[in-house]
Amino acid sequence: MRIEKSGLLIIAMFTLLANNTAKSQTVKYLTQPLVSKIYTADPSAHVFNGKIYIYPSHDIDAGVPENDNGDHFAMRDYHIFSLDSIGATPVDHGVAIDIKDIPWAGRQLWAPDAAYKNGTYYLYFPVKDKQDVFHIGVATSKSPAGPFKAEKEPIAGSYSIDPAVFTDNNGASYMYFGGIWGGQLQRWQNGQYASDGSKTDLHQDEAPAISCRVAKLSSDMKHFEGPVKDAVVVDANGKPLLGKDHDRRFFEGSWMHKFNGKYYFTYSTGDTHFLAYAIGTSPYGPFTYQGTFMKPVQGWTTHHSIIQIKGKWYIFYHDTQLSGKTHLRNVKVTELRHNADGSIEMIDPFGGK
Ligand code: FUB
Repeated sequence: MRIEKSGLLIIAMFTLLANNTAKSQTVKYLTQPLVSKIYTADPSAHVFNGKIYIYPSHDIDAGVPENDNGDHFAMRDYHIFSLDSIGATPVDHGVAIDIKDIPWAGRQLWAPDAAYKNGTYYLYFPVKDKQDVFHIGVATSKSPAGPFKAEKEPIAGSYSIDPAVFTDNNGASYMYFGGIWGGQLQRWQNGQYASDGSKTDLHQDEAPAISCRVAKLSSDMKHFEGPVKDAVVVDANGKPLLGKDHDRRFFEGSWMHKFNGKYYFTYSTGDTHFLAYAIGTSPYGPFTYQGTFMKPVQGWTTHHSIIQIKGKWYIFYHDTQLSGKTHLRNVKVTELRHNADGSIEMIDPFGGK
């Protein structure tokens, strides 16, 4: 009996090993992880002083069980990385800010972004406050690599997650923010938070989908100037996409880049795992849905940023190649191409373009 059992165990282990080896041999990734010493995700990339800086989440295994609210994404600090050029090895600049140094923070430091103005670098970060409600904070530094010092309070009027700051040619900066489900955006109506999620949680298949938010930043980059608006994504007939349209509607992880004078609003469709894009003529939108431009990556979440350097465009994104675990991700980069008609060429994270 004993011999039979251990024989079975050996066969099972051998089969598992063979399966894993076969899997790693058959999965063909488009690109390899940029960082492997720590887990990194949600890469917001920027070019500052001719160098590429990546502002990612720092994924850790905090031992928190996985759930629909994303409690297992229990990150506690940020590391910033710089690269002299695409293809170079990223330099880890160490801890840029720790959750314990953010006076109002409770838990879960999620996807950050950064900006520069008048000699100061700004780090924008979502974190739950002590009442477990996400808001967006700001921290400053004289160096793009930090360390950053946080303001005492979150940005007034900010909520939810995934800040992405875009600076237009005239110097005006706008923050796009928000994410549904665990990002709590569905709980915010008319600027008020409903702690009873059952009242607001996504019961709106036939209603317009919840929109990402956009707000102009004040000249000190620490406040919203003017109202928080909806960055509405509409279909070809100008009608807002509906809540039930999970293949196309906004979920989280927005970004803005300008190409040929048009505003390209890009975002994750979350539970359908696409990166989609919509184009507008104003930073506030509306943005007309165009299609998807990246197929699902390995892992549940998909989150990106887009930069231009030396005449080429690049997309930074993440997957779970190194760990195989949803909450332990690794950042990657590949070229992004605009076609002559303004559309974006499809990217397949498993090989082809
Ligand atoms: O990293 C935590 C969350 O996962 C981000 O805020 C989302 O965009 C998703 O990538």
